[in-house]
Amino acid sequence: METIILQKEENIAVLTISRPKALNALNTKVLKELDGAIDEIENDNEIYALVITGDGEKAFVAGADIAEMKDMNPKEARNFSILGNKVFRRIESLRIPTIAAVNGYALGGGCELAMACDIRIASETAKFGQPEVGLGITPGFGGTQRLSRIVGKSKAKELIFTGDVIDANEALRIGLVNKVVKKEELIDEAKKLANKISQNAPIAVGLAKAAIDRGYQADIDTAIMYEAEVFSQCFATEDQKDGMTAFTEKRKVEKFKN
Ligand code: CO8
Repeated sequence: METIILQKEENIAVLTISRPKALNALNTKVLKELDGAIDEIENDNEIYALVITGDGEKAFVAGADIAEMKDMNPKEARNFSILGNKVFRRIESLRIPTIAAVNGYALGGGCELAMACDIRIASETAKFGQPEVGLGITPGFGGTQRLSRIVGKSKAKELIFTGDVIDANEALRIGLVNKVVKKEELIDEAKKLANKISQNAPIAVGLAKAAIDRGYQADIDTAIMYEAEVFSQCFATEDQKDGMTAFTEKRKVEKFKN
């Protein structure tokens, strides 16, 4: 892979989008390599949590590649949008929790990539926005859908209609990011959170993620039944036996299985 760096550290992985000369803009090559990296992550049972970040000081991802999109016809644009959406949906649906460590510009497709992750941590220097309408297009990698689900319909409309770029503290205020940290502490903070999550029972964490995500799309009665289903599935795992036995024996589980 030329544009993606995938590093494993014990039970977490860090995936870095690396096209620094174009501020990590997403072209077809990056999206296809990202797709391949997801295959690798999905097939590795030792990865309990994933951090996604951008290479360099300036950008997380400055959007989809404008140079590549400039001369596209509607059919090519549709295919490009479908490719991006497929890859982002795969990230969103990963069994393991994902944390975007937003180290700079997260514009257009970059903001959309961050929103496909479960949790977003931003450096003080991060900037967020969906500036597409200024380029004569709409968001195309899920922005119209995920932004409204995260910050509410009204704020999403304001951001998408104006194309305003907001800083990390404003992103925190509106609930677009979970936490803002110093630039030099970003990756360590994201890894610390990933490591903390990976100390918990991975099957339970994955099922909780699925319950939250699936339930969010459903009516409350369906959602509660889905929760009852995943809750009961936990009782068929070794982790449940280990976790509850350890509690009654007044000790901690050394390492949950997967
Ligand atoms: N695409 C391609 N190249 C880019 C992009 C991008 N999105 N962003 C930056 N670059 C390149 C620049 O062209 C420049 O290249 P070069 O050095 O060869 O001229 C290099 O990165 C550095 O950028 P700048 O010189 O512009 O750096 P500045 O510090 O002056 O500005 C900005 C930084 C503010 C981030 C600026 O680069 C910028 O505004 N970038 C574009 C941001 C943007 O509009 N993003 C949204 C793109 S549209 C989108 O993401 C839609 C997603 C859905 C697609 C659906 C498919 C149909």
